[in-house]
Amino acid sequence: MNAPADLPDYLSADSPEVACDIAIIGSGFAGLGMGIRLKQSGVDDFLIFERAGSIGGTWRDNHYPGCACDVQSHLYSFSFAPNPDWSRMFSPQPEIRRYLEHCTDSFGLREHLRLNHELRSAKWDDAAAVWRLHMADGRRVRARVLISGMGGLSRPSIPNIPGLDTFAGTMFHSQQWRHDYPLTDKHVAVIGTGASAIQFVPQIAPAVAHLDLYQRTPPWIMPKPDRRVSAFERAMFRRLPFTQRLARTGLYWMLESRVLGFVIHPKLMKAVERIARRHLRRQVPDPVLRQTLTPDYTIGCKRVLISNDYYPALSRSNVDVVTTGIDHVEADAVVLRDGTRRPVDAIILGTGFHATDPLPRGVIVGREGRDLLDAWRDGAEAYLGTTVTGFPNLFLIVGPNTGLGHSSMVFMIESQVNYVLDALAQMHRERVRAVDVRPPVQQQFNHGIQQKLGHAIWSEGGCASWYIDPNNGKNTTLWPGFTWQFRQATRTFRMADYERWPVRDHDADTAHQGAHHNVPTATVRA
Ligand code: N01
Repeated sequence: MNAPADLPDYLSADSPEVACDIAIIGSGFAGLGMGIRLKQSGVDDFLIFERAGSIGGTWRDNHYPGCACDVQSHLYSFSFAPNPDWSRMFSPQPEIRRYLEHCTDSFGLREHLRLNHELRSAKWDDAAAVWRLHMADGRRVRARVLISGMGGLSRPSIPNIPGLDTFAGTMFHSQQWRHDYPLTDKHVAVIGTGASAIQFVPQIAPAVAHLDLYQRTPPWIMPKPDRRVSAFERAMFRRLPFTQRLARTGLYWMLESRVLGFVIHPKLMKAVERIARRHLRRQVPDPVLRQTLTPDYTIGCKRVLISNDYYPALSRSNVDVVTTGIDHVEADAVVLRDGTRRPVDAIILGTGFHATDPLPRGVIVGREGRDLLDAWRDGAEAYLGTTVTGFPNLFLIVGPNTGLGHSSMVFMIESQVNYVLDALAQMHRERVRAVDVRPPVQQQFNHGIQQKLGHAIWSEGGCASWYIDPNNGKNTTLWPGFTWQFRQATRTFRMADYERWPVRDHDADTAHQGAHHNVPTATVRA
């Protein structure tokens, strides 16, 4: 077995290509979850490449004030690593980041981590049937299997507003928060009113001299059922772990019931809309502001947000919600379409991420030199959100149409991890070196997905959202159904869905075959 500890220390850029059986890119929930489950399955020959100097993915990158999960922590965590110590129902970012660090240590992942390794490109070498990876600093790696845990929401989207680059004050995206820049007594413009902005606006509004919040589309906002987890509950979760499993299961089914409205009977969303309207009425006494904040599309079409402090922050006397569009930005001001100049010291972009095109060109190149972006010219698609025709032995965790508007992504990640584990186990048993999903299998699967999505609220709710690819109008991001259906669909890897490369005699020399021990067909609980 080739454990990473046996690998040469290849930390110099001109060192020779290093081999590992499985290369995982990214160390967020997806990359770490994959690594932990591989290790638990007796597979040790893998490395996790992370471009940053520490682990955590989105929970490392996003650290703006108020950053927290909007899915309950008992569910937004690994099923195999419950944390009895969550301090709140919806834990703040530092706690989630600590949780991931703790998992990294307690499951022995450190030796597999290669920090400060930014993947520049991964190219499939057909002759050798391996992926050849080039890191940004010149280091090279070859791997039989490539698993992407790069996430769908990691590339900040910078709006195309004329003059933005001429702004002479301080400007940053919510994902690159400048904690070294004190906002106290400053005039600040915030652009965007999505999930991130509604968390940081209430945090900064009391400190700034004035805040202009540029709203293009008001979000629907529901009350946030947040509270502290009591010391008694935590002690109970620690001593009687089944109680936390019960809590998790209860939350799972509560969130799962939302699918009825999103996908099956969008009319059910009217009842949800009533709760959101009441929340708005209670929290915003001013009828003019209330009108400004009232969405004109069906709730659920865009991500439904939860907050108890966003609306009160907007009612403050030092906050203006600006709905006149931005014409351009000057060195010291935002200029509106009606010609009004609004001078500011700082601009904060809460403008989201490149969700439908998460990777730049040239990063993943498959058979016959085909770029993944070219394969996705008509919209990103994969089989079960995981494998893509023409990209053998590539597994995408959080791939196309695996996103959720209603529940925990960690559940989806664990489903995909199961699928990959089963694929690797079967490949090992059947002496298959590489697999490539058959084109009709992928086509048929995606045809079904798009048909279902056609009737869902995201397509018929009368809104524009990042769920939809702007180039072709396709929803390439969301899973259109119950998450247990996805769990079911990914439970078993069907070898018949794939073209196969058999193991050749000399393969044992070129990449590490046979590193699997006791690999089970893995299952995990909800
Ligand atoms: O980004 P968004 P986000 N001019 O895309 C506006 C996850 N997340 O960073 O609605 C003016 O939701 C845009 O306006 P409009 C979660 O999945 C999770 O807030 O397009 N405005 C919108 O208001 C979430 O969905 C947590 O009209 C412009 C905003 O910017 C995802 O991340 C917490 C504009 C972008 O909203 C992204 O959230 C936070 C322009 N040119 C985030 N361009 C959890 O708690 C864009 N906008 C798990």
